Amino acid sequence: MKRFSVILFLFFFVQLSAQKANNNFPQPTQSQLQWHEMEFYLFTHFGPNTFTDKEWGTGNETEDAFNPTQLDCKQWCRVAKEAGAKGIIITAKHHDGFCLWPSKYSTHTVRESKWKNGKGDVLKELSDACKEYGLKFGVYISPWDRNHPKYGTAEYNDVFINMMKELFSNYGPITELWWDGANGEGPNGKKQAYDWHRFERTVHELSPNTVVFSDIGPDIRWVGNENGIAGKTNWNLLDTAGFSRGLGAPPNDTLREGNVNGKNWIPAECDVSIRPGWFYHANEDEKVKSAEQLFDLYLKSVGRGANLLLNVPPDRRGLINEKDAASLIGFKKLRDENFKNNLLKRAMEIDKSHKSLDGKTEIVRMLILKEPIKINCLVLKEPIQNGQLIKNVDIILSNHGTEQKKISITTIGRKRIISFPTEEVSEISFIITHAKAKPQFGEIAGYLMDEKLIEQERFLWTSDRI
Ligand code: FUL
Repeated sequence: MKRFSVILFLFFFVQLSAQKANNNFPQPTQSQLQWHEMEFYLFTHFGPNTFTDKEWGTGNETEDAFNPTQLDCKQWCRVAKEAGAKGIIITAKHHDGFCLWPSKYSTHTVRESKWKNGKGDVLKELSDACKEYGLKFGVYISPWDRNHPKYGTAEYNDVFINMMKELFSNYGPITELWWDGANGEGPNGKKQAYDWHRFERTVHELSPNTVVFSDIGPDIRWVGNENGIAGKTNWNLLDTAGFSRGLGAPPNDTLREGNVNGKNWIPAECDVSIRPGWFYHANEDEKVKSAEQLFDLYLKSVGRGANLLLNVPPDRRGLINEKDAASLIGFKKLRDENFKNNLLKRAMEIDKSHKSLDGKTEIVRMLILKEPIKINCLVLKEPIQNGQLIKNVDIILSNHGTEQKKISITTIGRKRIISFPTEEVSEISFIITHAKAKPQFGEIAGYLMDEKLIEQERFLWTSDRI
């Protein structure tokens, strides 16, 4: 018996190792996997621009400009929680160089302002509030600094490193660090040669679990636009050799779709603002995106395997404005209502995988329902801890054996939400037609969403059957 167990163990061990050896494709780190699970979180652009009505401050603004009358980071957290956001990333320092914490390495900070008589610290308030509310805390720090006198000299690299040390030592844990690619001249009219390698090394040493965002990672990439939209084809992979941050970044459509054979796991994050601008402007109060518009962005970001970083800029009081809060809560309600009832939960699943004519195994999963149902949305997942392998999937919707619709999609990734005009179906087949290695389907769900929310996407309708 004992001998038998050993043989059995060895058999499974060999099988497992064989499976691992079959797949040498890039895979996410634990921190990246945890980041993927966050799906949706808030961005808060806050600083002198909030008070001067600018988007890009010059760096010459007086520190006294920054003076929120009722700053309450717990209110930000309450709104984030109610909206189902998993964290908040704050602009600790935007291009104007003003630090929302009393940095020892600058004289352009909250300490020099009259807010709280120079004793205030927005980062402390927000990092404490995030801990209290169980939200992840992230920090945006602009390398470009239009105020710092050292900008444009080698010493500025030390300043930037020292500032990051302050952030990690006093406000951690920091889940995500955001390096903006925008870059121009400093107060002396000089440009900066950034020591990116040192910056990356420093973050890694100080906080190995922090994921670092920039145009090209190292951990998370920009999606190539500020509209909140990922590619329908979206690889979590990117080739970075020969590219740099800012103007030297890969073309925007490469950032949007990733590289099919990319060497590094660098998934896309979709940053977009709930208002036209990144900072609060009272004259944009009527231009806050509606709950429905946010839902549409969710389908085009999270629904394409990316994460959604939604900017909700606090107003001059230092509060998330009522209009933004109302849209956010409406957005949560739409997600809850439309993804409440998984119509495929009780479907019978049949594995119909078979060898195709060219000898390859075609992975086919068929779901059979007891009664025909009306459906207009499918949610597919791929177990990305093994890498992203699926290249193409055909979905056949049928009713009592008669094909109603064929939908061909490309990548799945962590999550793919596919919406289409409502159909009545009793069977759905999912066929992986192209993959890099032996792929797997994760969980499959189906919903009948409110018709008004469905973008009438154009799919590739073809008549050929399997
Ligand atoms: C851009 C910046 O220039 C904008 O002001 C904003 O911070 C956006 C998120 O990134 O590069």
